[in-house]
Amino acid sequence: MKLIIAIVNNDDSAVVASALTKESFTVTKLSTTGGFLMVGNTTFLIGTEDDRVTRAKEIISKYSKTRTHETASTASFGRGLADGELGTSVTVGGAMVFVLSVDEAEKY
Ligand code: 2BA
Repeated sequence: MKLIIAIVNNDDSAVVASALTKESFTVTKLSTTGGFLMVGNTTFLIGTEDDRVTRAKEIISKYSKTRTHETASTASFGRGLADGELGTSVTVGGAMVFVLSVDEAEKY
């Protein structure tokens, strides 16, 4: 058995969750925050059999889009951006996926 940990943009999370559950994956959705941008994202925990990992990754990648996030430069923190001053542009996602081997999974 594997545990898939998938970090997804909040804007894609509803469609990813719905596509996974439609194909009978069991999913836990956590509200998380990226440590770099400090904006909300969604982390999915998906426990599944080894032979279904590829399908789960296909679904996650299909519905997770790459986005550009405009953020203020750290030099502007506390004072805002002055007219004509540019922030920083960061490319985020589609999704960051980790696949872990599970020694035991029991439901009581
Ligand atoms: P954040 O940490 O907020 O990162 C957002 C985006 O900022 C990242 O997009 C990446 O393009 C950039 N970035 C992150 N850390 C950076 C750094 N130290 N220096 C320069 N640029 C940096 P993604 O790579 O697509 O990551 C999206 C979100 O997925 C991350 O949000 C984080 O929550 C999670 N994530 C990505 N890689 C991870 C990892 N290796 N371990 C844990 N979480 C990860």
